[in-house]
Amino acid sequence: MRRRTRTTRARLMAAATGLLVAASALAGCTGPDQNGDAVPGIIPAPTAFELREADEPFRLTPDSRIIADGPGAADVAALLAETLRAGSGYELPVVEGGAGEAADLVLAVRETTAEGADAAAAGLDAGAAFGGPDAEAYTLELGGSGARIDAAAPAGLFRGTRSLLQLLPAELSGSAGAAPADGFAAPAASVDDRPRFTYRGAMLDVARHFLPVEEVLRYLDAIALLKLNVLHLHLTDDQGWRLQIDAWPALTEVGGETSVGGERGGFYTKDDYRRIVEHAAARFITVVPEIDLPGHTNAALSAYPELNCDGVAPAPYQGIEVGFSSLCASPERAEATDRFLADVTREVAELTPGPWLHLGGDESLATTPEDYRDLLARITAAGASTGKTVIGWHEMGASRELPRGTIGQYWSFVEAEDEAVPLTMSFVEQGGQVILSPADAAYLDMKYVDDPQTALGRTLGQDWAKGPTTLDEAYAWEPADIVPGLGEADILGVEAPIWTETMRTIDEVEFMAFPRITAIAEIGWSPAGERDHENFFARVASLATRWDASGTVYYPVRGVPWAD
Ligand code: TNX
Repeated sequence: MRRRTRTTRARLMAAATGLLVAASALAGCTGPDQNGDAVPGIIPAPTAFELREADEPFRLTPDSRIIADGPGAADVAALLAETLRAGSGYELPVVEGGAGEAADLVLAVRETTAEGADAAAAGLDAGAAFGGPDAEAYTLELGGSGARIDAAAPAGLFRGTRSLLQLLPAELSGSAGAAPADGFAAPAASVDDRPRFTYRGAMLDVARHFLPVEEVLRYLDAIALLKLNVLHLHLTDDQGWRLQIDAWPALTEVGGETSVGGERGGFYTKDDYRRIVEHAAARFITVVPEIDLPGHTNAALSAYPELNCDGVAPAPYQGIEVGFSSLCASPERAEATDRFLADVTREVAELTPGPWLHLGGDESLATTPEDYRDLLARITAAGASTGKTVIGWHEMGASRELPRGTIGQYWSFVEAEDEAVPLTMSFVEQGGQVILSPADAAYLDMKYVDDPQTALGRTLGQDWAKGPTTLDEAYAWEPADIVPGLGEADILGVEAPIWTETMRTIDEVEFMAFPRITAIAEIGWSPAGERDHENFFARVASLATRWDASGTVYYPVRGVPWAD
């Protein structure tokens, strides 16, 4: 039998100089092996990954313990223990400090440098931005003498546990069956890893169709495995207002009743919302709330006549057209509108430990350009007065009065449309950065090419962004090549939105999101460089066994070497 040894060690030095070897060369695996075995691999591909198949594997056994060492390590250890206990049936006690034996997992936060200490402090500030790439970096060592993850902050430790889970057998991501006699083996390996971008998001539209808290928590668990670190919640739109606002109760009482097609409405109480924020924070995911203004506001307008120019509340809306609604720019409505903006942004900011507040700005086609800019100035000033950094869809760049540092979210195409370029650069010119969500690659609500039926016999998605989107297309784009003039330092990160006009449940959302969301996660985390699609597809295939175990729904797109 031919023995395979693979060592694709990339030097950290390369990361330091920015001269990175292509991420695909570092992922530590090639296509599925000759016997069709699942290939160990990690998504997103780590900065550096060495697999030592000739060496003894690490084995998780009934004697294994999880040793937590350093500030914040115990919470990360507890979360990992919960997952591994469910999958193995083992006891897996979490103990503080001490040396590890061969069957133990050591999780250590080590503050080696002043920057490390800063990063650790930021990482401990649960719900904040988790300190950026330094705080999310980690190393992972696996072998016959034990397993260990080291990081400068708990966020990095947690990211390391997601790599560990992807190297352990998939059964461990489900509920316990019969444990193998010699324990659960993970191959001997070394990982040295840090993210490329600070912001790696997934957006859920809970306005078009409402998703109950438990369904959002399930999505959080699934995106955490891919090291995504932002959940952007699109909380309001024409069809529904989904977050309790004490000063304006009819927003949810009236505006929360509806959804697309007249299907289930609903909204989050403040306690519901806090549960989402806490579940996210435990996974070092920042929740970015979006209140979409001044357009996409029919639900709010239907609840309060005084927000309408004509003083008449429109009927609730259950269709899927966009661009017909707006707050009123007229001075006659200024008192009500500005009180609404101040109350809503204040209450939402109070529920938000993270640094960002998304205030929409897209597709506002029901006002004149002057009125739109006037409303934008007032909306963004209200947002900034809460102390948060405002994010807006790229149209918001039409305002030259943005609070300094406002972030733009680009949603034109991989080949930028002409008008989107100056609007996007406007954020950079006003001291901000940009999040990239090119719609023909990163919008997870675009149809699959073969327009498959779900288990319930429905077809899902839209096709306005240059037709259906393949996994190849989702993986093929480079963030720094989209908007001329937008450099690496101007890019805060990337995001994969899913709009739910056609999706009613988390099963349907996941069916559209997985596997394409893995491509966006990898583009956000892994080093820049040429992308090896075959290698990526092989790793997607090995991740699917975990989705099977954990109950994540996905569509087995053509071209991926799925296991039988
Ligand atoms: C565009 S992209 C929208 C949403 C729709 C989506 C459907 C953007 C900022 N707005 O209102 O839901 O297309 O794909």
